[in-house]
Amino acid sequence: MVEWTDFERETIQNIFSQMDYEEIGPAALSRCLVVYPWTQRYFGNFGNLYNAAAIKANPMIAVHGKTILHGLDRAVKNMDNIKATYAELSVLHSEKLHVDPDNFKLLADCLTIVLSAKLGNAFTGEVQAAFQKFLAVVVSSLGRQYH
Ligand code: HNI
Repeated sequence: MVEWTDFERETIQNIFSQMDYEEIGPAALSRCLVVYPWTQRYFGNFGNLYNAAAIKANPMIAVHGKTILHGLDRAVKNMDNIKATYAELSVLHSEKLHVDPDNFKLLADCLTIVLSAKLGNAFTGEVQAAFQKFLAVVVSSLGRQYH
């Protein structure tokens, strides 16, 4: 079980309560698809992913970016039980979607970069450490049901 300091808990709650899902979700997912183009293979039915401009303008990508943040919300609300919270979502990504679990980390890194650009000076080293610890637990939990 993961231990969280008060600072880490407050930081994660603050980040998500102030986050504009409409902006950050699409930005993180589209960045992932641009920087790591092989991740596009899972979104073959999402229409035009021809180049960075097309990916950023793609409404299905925008919707899915928000869906992913709402998925992260579940972990924010259950910080003491993230593994169990994601059991079902892990099975879905593994058995139905066949998403290589290495990609969770890539998306998490893109989210960190987008958030850093958004928060500017407020994204201190301590804030980054708390956020990346949270994402590391998410990534590990989403990968739990792979075998
Ligand atoms: Ni992911 C569907 C959450 C990473 C590819 N994904 C979902 C859904 C949630 C979700 C929630 C909707 C489930 C449902 O319909 O019941 N995904 C998350 C989270 C992360 C993540 C929290 C990591 C932080 N997903 C990824 C990654 C990829 C990915 C890295 C591929 C590179 N996900 C998908 C695909 C779907 C999906 C594909 C189905 C989309 C659709 O609508 O067809």
